[in-house]
Amino acid sequence: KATFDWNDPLLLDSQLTDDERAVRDAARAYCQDKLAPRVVHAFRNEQTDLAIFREMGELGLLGATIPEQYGGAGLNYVCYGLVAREVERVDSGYRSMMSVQSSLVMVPINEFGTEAQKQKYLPKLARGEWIGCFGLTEPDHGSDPGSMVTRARKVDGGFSLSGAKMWITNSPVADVFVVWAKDDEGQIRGFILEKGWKGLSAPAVHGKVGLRASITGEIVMDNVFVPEENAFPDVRGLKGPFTCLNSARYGIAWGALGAAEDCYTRARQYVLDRKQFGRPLAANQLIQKKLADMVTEISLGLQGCLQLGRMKDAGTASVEVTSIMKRNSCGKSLDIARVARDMMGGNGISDEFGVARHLVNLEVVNTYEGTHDVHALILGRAITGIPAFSN
Ligand code: TGC
Ligand code: FAD
Repeated sequence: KATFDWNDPLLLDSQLTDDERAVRDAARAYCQDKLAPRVVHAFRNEQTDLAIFREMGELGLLGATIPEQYGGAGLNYVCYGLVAREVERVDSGYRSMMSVQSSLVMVPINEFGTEAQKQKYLPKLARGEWIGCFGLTEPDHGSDPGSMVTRARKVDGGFSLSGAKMWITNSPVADVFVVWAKDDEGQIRGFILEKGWKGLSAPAVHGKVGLRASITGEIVMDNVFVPEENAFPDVRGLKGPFTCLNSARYGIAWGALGAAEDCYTRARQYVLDRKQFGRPLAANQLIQKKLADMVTEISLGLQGCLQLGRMKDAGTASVEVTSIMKRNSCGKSLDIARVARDMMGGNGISDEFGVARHLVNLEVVNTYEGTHDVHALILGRAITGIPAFSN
């Protein structure tokens, strides 16, 4: 008789190839051995440990899907998702550091960059020698990036960039800035800027209540000269940044469920160990229902992520399927983190028990890369043919 595995009821593990399992296991070992012991200190002190980029680079966790000729690991999308799940099982901030570098910096350089740009930037980014950031959001234009006001004026030999980007992961510690701006024709174009260029600064944003292990900042550009060779030559319009987002949103779909799995596992152990009214909390029907709801959403969500990964690898994934999975994983994981926090009572409030940290992190994850409601509107447009967010 088949037995129920509370940790993997739909036998996700058995649906992976040997290579995919090996990548997952290597990522899990690193995350549990090296990242987990650091996270409480990092979160409490708002401290981003830059050594993590190098460590991830050594393991091939940066630019997992980028071809090996440019220093990437040349893995499939399922592997990339499995890695994101393991990293975010520890902390969404660590997954943020990794996915910005991989999906939002290395993917556009690989997809839209010249050969010279790929040769110059990708290997160092893959090794974690250089840190990258991605500037799309502006103080007054978040869900609607098409209305951005950052400008790239044509000047002799290149462009002059002016404007400000807000809420940019990694920006205060970045060496490489992928920035999106409108040219003289009003077309959105992508540019690669480097730390230290005249007129470029990236002050940190402090006081975040979530994602505190990952540094966030602004990108301020005051007539920054960008040579022609640092512009992406051909891509125009929102297709450029959205192509990167397709990859990053997919990673988040897996990652958020990794955080939810950690909440579920911790809550399960807690209610088995803790006694009230003379018996384990786990003996109560109300508690068991909460665990049943958690494992249902996690295992269904993971199946969806795996199918999306297979579709991406086969080239059959519409962008809207990524919206389904990003939205579902974030919303469900946030609910799971909140319930896990509740099940752990007062202890659940302490950062040492992990679930409150996941909860506040997931508030951010539910907002960035397209909010929960914006993804509903992307789906609503695809279902009805009517865009609800514009005229
Ligand atoms: P819309 O008319 O939908 O599209 C304009 C052009 O873009 C193309 N396009 C896509 N291309 C590739 N992939 C996608 N997913 C695409 N979605 C759209 C589209 O075909 C069109 O091309 P063309 O050639 O016809 O011009 O544009 P819209 O302005 O109406 O879009 C509205 C909306 C809501 C869909 C969009 O603006 C949106 O997704 N807003 C959310 C913004 C967002 O996600 N920002 C993320 C910032 S980065 C970030 O948060 C990083 S956090 C990372 C971390 O720390 O982990
Ligand atoms: P708004 O767009 O002002 O939305 C506010 C509320 O209004 C939301 O609930 C939204 O769902 C709702 N709303 C908006 N439009 C509609 C509509 N038409 N109909 C109904 N409801 C609507 N950006 C980057 O470019 N790079 C990064 O690296 C990056 N990292 C981030 C890191 C952190 C920690 C955070 C918090 C954000 C980051 N972001 C980054 C920005 C992020 O992508 C935006 O915050 C997000 O896209 C939402 O934009 P906004 O904050 O301007 O909110």
